[in-house]
Amino acid sequence: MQGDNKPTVCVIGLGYIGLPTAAVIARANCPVTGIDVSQHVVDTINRGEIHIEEVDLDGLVRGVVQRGMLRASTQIVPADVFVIAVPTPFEKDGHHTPDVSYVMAAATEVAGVLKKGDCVILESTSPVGTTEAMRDLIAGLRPDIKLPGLTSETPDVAISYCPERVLPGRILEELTHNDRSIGGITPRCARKALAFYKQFVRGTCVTTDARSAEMCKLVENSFRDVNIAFANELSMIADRMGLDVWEVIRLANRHPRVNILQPGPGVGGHCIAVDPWFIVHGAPEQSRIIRAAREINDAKMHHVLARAGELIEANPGVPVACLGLAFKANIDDFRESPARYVAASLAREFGERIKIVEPYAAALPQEFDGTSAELVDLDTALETCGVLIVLVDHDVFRVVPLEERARAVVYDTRGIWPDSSEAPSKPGLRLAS
Ligand code: SAJ
Repeated sequence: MQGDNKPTVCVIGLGYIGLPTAAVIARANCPVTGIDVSQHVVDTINRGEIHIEEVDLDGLVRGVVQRGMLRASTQIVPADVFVIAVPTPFEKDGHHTPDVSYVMAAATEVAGVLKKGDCVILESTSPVGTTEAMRDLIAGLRPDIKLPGLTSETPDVAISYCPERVLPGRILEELTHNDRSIGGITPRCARKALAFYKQFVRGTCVTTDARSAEMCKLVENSFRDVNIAFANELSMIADRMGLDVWEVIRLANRHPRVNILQPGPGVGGHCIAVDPWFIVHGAPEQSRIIRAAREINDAKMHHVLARAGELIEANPGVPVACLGLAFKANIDDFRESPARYVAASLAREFGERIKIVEPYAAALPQEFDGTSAELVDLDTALETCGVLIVLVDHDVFRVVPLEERARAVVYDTRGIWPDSSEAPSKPGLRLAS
């Protein structure tokens, strides 16, 4: 520890979670070294710049780099606290098997510089048991250090799991104000991590064991996935019955104990569409609702694609605007986005009839290469396209007045234009959602 009791910190992984976390810790006057495998990322941060988009992150990073509180490196350095925030994707086996190899690679690096008194915290979303597996890996690499839970003596280091729960677009605010669940391999480990988080978290920090904290993170995102699946299933039922799903949900939500979420073109992002599978993988036979929710939310994307295709075919020769590529409103993140999947599939099928409007994109993503789809601005789309397919509820789309879209046939998968007349494109087809 430094003289003023501020621990030195090493944050491993400088992505959407690691970089904001490193910056917030540095702002609390803990000297932080951020570690990333990418030289480009490291150089960018050391210039005081950022490689990702997030509200207010640029100013914060510039400030802490200028004050010398944050520096980046490709090489791990000794520290008092290690925070691991690396990706946990799926393996490429097609079975949604969690791939914890980046976590284990980070733990191997940490083991190389670990010393008595250090605190290791895993933040990456992980299958239950990963923190213990990480502890076992370190134990094998450093027989000179007493690890928690493996010795009846006082351990030399603390190991904990503490998931982030921040919402993209609100990361800095939520990093500071959200409550945190801190799971220690032992209660003592949790208390040590708690003392660290108290330096920069204003929300309540609750301690538990590592496995419960791991499950807690997966459960939070599965809860949301299941609830969105309910809304998406309702939207497909409403399509079948010729009902307006938005009206039905609006009415049902007037009940004091009913709060149905919003249907959309499917669930995107790197968390909600991924994390539930970590539970399914751990307990396949018991995870029936959780698995079904994943399947329903994926099916919704194909439902939207099929409906959009029918509408386009029913309006031959009419230019079509797909509104939005992002995985949700008001962000520039197009990864794992159902909107991007639907728009790119339509571009491949219908070629130059497809125009894309995405105020957060400077160019179309790679999967549009080879198609004749064109990125246009919103005004051009409203003036020239007779079919409008709303895929993302960006604010800038939401506020388009009725008179600017009244002549177009609209397929609104987000329910942002309740006043549009969604003209049936063929008898029996009513595009409710
Ligand atoms: N969506 C709907 N209908 C809704 C709400 C969301 O279709 O009513 C869709 C969105 O359009 C998007 C997807 O779901 O495609 C996910 O969006 P989101 O805003 O629900 O969540 P994320 O992925 O941005 O962030 C989630 C958050 N988890 C929960 O709300 C339980 C966040 O707090 C987590 O920190 C984050 O995952 C994470 O990193 O795990």
